[in-house]
Amino acid sequence: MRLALTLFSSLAFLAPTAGCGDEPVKDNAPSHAAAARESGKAENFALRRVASGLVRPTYVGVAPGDRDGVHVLEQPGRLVRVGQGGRVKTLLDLRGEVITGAEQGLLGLAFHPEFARNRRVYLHWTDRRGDTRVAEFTLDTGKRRALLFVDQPEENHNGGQLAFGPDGRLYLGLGDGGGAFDPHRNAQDIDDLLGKLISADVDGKDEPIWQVALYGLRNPWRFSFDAGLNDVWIGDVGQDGVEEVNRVALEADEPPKNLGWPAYEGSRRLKGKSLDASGELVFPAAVYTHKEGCSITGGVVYRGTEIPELAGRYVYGDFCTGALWSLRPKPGRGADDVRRERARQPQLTHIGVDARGELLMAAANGDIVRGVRP
Ligand SMILES: [Ca+2]
Repeated sequence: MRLALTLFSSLAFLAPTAGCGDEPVKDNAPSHAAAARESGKAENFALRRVASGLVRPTYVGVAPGDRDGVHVLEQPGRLVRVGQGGRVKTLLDLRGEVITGAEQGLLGLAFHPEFARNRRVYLHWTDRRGDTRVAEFTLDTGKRRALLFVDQPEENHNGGQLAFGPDGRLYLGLGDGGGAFDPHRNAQDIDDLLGKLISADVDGKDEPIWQVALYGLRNPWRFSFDAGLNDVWIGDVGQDGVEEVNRVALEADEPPKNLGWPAYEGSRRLKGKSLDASGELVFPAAVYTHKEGCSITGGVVYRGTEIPELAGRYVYGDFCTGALWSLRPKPGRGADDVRRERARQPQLTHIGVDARGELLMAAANGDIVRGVRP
């Protein structure tokens, strides 16, 4: 059964459901292939800076139909377009409504698939009270439609990414509500939007209804769809030891799948954390430890043409060390051939693509860079 929650639900007030106590439940974890780990080095791409001086950018991408500029989110609350010659134009300014913290601010942007015609964008931010907001804006007119409010119990783990799926629905990644080891027990609570990938149809006549698409997430800062394979790739930021790359096949007729947190960090069972067994348990496709980084920035499967060596490989990195990796999706599920790339991008916050599928990256130091052949 899929869960429907109307917008503006103040989810912190929902009563706890049965099965969320301290007693570990039998989880019937299926045997699973070990997550892939770094198996060597590579120099499949290099990075070239295309803009600098932005204010803590959290997103870079291109608008459908826009051939010569990139759009950037600045964490304190501006949506800007960087055009030819580096000229910056402010398109929306929410600085008066946004709070900025380590994990708070203007965090996510999605263009409507028909943006070239309707000029609609979707933004995700942390409001002045520290709670989550999503709204639709029509550029030029400034018209706004509120789509989601979620009460946030802590400052950290707010998720971030917004994206349209291959099914035309708007998806949002939300963290577990914060603290350490999910103290509010949200991620395995199927009746709560925190610790989930959620989606809504924003094109209907009625108010959008958000549904849980995946659960058991800690802090899915960045995710992306590989529409060719109907997969979603999620970088789930780890607790004390393990950063996860998750690859999940989207199957609308299946119950939401379970990414494990906080019953599992990586593939390790954490004591005393119960598991909602309603959905198939999905273990990470790849992991790295805190010897190599401390906060994963999930990326994209490269479908561009400029860098043939990267064709079909998933590119991701780490915010803390600037390390970048690429890996090969295995047929069906999982991954192998994890390569540490020679290129590094300190303070990496976002990996996106331009209209041709070429790599774009944003960094909190103010840089926007492009992936090129080495
Ligand atoms: Ca997990």
